[in-house]
Amino acid sequence: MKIVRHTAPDMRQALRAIREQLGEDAVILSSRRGTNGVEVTAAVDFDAARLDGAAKPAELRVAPEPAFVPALPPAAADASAEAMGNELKTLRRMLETQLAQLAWNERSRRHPVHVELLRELSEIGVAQDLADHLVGQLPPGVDLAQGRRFTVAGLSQYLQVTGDRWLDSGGCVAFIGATGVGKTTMLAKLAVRWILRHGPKDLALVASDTVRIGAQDQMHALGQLLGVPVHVPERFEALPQLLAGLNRHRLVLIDTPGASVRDAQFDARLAVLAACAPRLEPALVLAASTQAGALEETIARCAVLKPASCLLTKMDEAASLGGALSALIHARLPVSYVSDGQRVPEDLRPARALELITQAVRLAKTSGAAADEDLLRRRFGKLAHANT
Ligand SMILES: Nc1nc2c(ncn2[C@@H]2O[C@H](COP(=O)(O)OP(=O)(O)O)[C@@H](O)[C@H]2O)c(=O)[nH]1
Ligand SMILES: [Mg+2]
Repeated sequence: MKIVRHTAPDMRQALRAIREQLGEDAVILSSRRGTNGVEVTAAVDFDAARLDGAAKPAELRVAPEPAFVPALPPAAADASAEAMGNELKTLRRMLETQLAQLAWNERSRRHPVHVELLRELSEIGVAQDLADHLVGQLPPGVDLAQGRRFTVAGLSQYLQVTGDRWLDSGGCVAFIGATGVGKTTMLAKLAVRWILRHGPKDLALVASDTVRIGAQDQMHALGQLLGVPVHVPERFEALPQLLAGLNRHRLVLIDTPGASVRDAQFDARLAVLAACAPRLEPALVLAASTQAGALEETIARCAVLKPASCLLTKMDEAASLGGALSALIHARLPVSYVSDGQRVPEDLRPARALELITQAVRLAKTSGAAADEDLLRRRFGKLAHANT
């Protein structure tokens, strides 16, 4: 190993002198600024591993990297590429977090009302993109109270409802949804309400749930209690023919087998229901107490049926409503009726948008939902960053 020390007026001249003397492979061991300029110590044939325990110098090469890089064996190359890839991903994530933090801080400083509203909407459970969209629509200069009114009004505008259509003028409705969400209970409530308004004459019930033990008995008991005939298709596939024979009834309510979206029979049943169009109106029954992600999955899987509406059950059991309502807003799926208890027929009301949004806000307040500051920063900081 050969070591030289050079003093020059500036770094560029010192490096040139070292390159001329030691060649392209010289390594800088140290540099410091003195009264006469820059003093650089460099070495050639330098082996860092031999500096046992000594502070290792910054390995700054005087010349660019040599063009020839010895090839690594393939497996070693894969491993090092993967390690480098992971490191880059980590760096990228760290950088994104930093940028989100900066953007969030900037947003907090410039629009404190927006930031507070984003926090409140998150506490209600409103989806991130919807919350950001609502806040983005605010007129400039609104205070917090005005902002709250604007966002609640905005949400209730986006949430569609059908009104008391079936109980007013009838229909042919099949209740579709997972087992236990409250399909049969909902059907019973609507049947009783119809009879209270119009009498039993124009009502027909169809028990097409041939899967669940006791489902048929449940429907027959209801029919007997109400004095209304209960029709049972031989097989689920025979539903279109059965419905064709029920044309004179103003309201036909159809109980279907409960299904999970992962049920192998689910798609086949959807195809049978689709074959009953256009008379049949498929209505999704969704439990408000279900996680928004699971609701989205059910809505997506049933989209082939083009359901005109949904019914929200178990409102009384929901800890938060914003997620469910956001899912319905995203899917542009109107709500017809809501159920908030087991009592037949009392616990049923036609959906009203403002009432549902107000309920979601009240629920967030009573449950003491608190948005996680870190999550807010990552969510909305990212968006704010993307928007700038
Ligand atoms: N808490 C509550 N329970 C409900 C509601 N609707 C239905 N249930 C109950 O949920 C259970 C399943 O209802 P069911 O109508 O048989 O569900 P299905 O399998 O979809 O037909 C029953 O115990 C119902 O009493 C509701 O709005 N709130
Ligand atoms: Mg049932």
